[in-house]
Amino acid sequence: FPHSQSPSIAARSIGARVPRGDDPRLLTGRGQYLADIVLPGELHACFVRSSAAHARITRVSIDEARALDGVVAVWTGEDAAKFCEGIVGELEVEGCFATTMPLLARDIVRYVGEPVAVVVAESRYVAEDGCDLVDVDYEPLEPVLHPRSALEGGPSANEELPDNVALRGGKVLGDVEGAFNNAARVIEATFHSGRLSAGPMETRGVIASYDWTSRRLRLWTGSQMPHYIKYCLTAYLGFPENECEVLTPDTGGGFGQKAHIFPEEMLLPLLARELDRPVKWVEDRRENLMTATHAHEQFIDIAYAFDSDARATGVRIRATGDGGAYHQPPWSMGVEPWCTAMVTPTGVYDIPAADLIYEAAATNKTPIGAYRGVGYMAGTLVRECLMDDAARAFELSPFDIRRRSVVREFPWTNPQGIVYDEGSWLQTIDELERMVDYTAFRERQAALRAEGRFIGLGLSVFVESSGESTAMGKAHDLGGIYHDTATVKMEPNGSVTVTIGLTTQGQGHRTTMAQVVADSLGVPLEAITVRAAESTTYGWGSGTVGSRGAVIAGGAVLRASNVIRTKLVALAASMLEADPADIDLVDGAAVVLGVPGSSVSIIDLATAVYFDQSAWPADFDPTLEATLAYDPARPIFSNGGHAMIVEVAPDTGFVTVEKVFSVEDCGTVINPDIVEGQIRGGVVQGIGAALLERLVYDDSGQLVTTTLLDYHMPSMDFSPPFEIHHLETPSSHTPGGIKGMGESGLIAAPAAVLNAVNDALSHTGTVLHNIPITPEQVLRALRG
Ligand code: MCN
Ligand code: SMO
Repeated sequence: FPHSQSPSIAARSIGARVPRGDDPRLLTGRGQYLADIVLPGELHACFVRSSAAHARITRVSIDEARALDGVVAVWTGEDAAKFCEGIVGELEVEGCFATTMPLLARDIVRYVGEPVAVVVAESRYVAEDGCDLVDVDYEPLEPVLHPRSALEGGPSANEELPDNVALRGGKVLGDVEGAFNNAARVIEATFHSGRLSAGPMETRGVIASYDWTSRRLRLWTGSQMPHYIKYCLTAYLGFPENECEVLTPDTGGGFGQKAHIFPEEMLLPLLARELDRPVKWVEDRRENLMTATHAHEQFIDIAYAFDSDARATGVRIRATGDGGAYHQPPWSMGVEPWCTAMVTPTGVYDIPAADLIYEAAATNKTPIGAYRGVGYMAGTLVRECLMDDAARAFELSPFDIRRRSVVREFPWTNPQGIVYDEGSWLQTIDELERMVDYTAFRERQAALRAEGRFIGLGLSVFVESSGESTAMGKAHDLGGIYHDTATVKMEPNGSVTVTIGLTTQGQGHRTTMAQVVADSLGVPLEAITVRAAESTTYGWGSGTVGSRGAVIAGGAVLRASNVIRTKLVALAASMLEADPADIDLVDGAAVVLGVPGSSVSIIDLATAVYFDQSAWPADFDPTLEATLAYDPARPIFSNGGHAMIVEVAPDTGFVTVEKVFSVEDCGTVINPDIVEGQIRGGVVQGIGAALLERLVYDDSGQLVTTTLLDYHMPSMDFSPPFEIHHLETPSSHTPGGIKGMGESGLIAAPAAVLNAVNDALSHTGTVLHNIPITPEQVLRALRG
């Protein structure tokens, strides 16, 4: 869309700390989550899952399960394959090879937890008992468990990828040889970023209901991409798109995990149709940890060349993703190492030369998918940790080393050709230095060290792609069209219903989108209801992913609401005998600027549109409903940084985060409370990634972390005090200058934690490069 079609807004409600409208309902138990929905006559599905990492299935006995009282059906891979061969996944870039994930495994299982059979019964209890009666015989095959050795040869994890290469490629940009040959210093390391679960509070679930009379399918799912799911129902299963409805109830977190298509989501509609009863599946925590996509695991080699002024002049990176057994569409196992290698190595630094290698290896583990900060988290970790390593080598402060290389002039084009239009990259570093009071910190650190206490300061600055759009895809060399629509409708009494293409998992979109409309139409927030893709029958959305909500939904909402605004202004001008150019909509009324007392309320205007033809100007079209799309013409990048102070306990090796300092620049802030909540939540997830969370496989490919006792997620007791500072560098290309920020906390926090721990351990000579940082690693460092 041309830039001129992105209208600007006079901010009144925008920028205000409006309380989140959903919270009272959700906090008092009035939410309706997937498991709360009960359809008459519903059946319950439960999955038999592979107990082997890699094995040939020699026999599946289902007779006993079928005979159990209350069991209605048992399906195996053969039954599912009659309807669908599987879900095809790949990343549309050079060097990617596709896989097909069966809905239920046939012949071979490729990871522990892979669905092998489904039991459908009158109750969940009976379905689970039925699963226990399904007997599967496995003939073991060698499991492939390490991505880098997998790429060097040996058995294949998935025979569709005989050499285990799911993705491989790279680029050399600029004079990398020269940069490294002439370097005063080369700083390099190998990092491991551990395997994580996004771990949404509400696990996955699906309800499918097929009505044979109208031949309509209804599917409830907490998906971040309901329109994509609907598309898949047609593409994979052949349900006519206009006879499918995907509904999203309240959803307790997604964080990228719910932005995929899962085999379970494709099986339930088939079961519901064939059995002529609604079928429900709600995942338990063990299934979620075992079989919902895993995330972020990579092995990364990275090196920076520095000149004698400590300026970075070149970068080499090889990012290897531990991909799991299949590509999980639409993001695939490729997108994580792709983004790390192809997008993040330069960050906020003016580095002219880059040698970038990306690869994803198939392994016999749960497929890797998206989790907040895809590729950016690991990329920021390795870049920012090497910056701190370089600071120690050059004996500069972490702030000074970064200032040597930071980009100071915009627009800036990195070696990959990505253009950054604006940003407060240098100011972020300066602001963080001021916030932590660096000199005072070093004094306190020295004083405490003399007492045998070890505190450390870690810094991490980032630039974040936001507002995932067609232009952003292109900038990242990825295909895809990403636009959303929004509908704004005003009722005769002046109340407004806004329908957006985004679903909401806890981000507070119903509040922020209402703020945008309130400023456009001059109506109070109480008069606005926002429906967030509750049904795919309305509008179009490309998904609540890639921190695109504020920019894309905000843009679509504003464009649609400005159509209504223009109508109201025209009508007010006619009623008040004024020039439309002199009319403003504010505080519930249309007012004539410069003429005190000349006004008409929005309610009266809306009533007149519906009921009073005599008030209309000539050729007036009395439609108070508009649907428009938005897709920004340029990629939008926000930026920021975190500084953290940690203390390591010399007797236990435990790390405590004492304080977090955050700087965020997402352009115009719609709601500072919501943005700060996003920062806090994301940073705490990042602390979890850095200190607590790791999915662990044993040597036979068994996942040993299948409860929240083994997989330690941070809770409120791990949430440190925060000091948050907002910088506002508006985008000149988005409505109101808004940029997205929903992933920033997790993108940059792990690097800050690792850097802070390394700073606390600086006297030991040990530098850690793996996350999570375990107490054992810290103790080993302290004990030399
Ligand atoms: N916002 C704002 N002003 C801005 C930018 C954003 O007020 N300048 C507000 C937005 O209006 C929105 C929130 O902050 O209410 C996040 O906006 P945005 O950055 O546009 O991100 P999205 O709306 O696209 O949300 C997706 C993003 C992603 S990709 C992940 S992953 C993630 C995240 O949001 N998952 C979450 N935050 C989450 N928060 C919760 N509670 N649950 C999840 O699953
Ligand atoms: S991982 Mo967020 O859903 O882009």
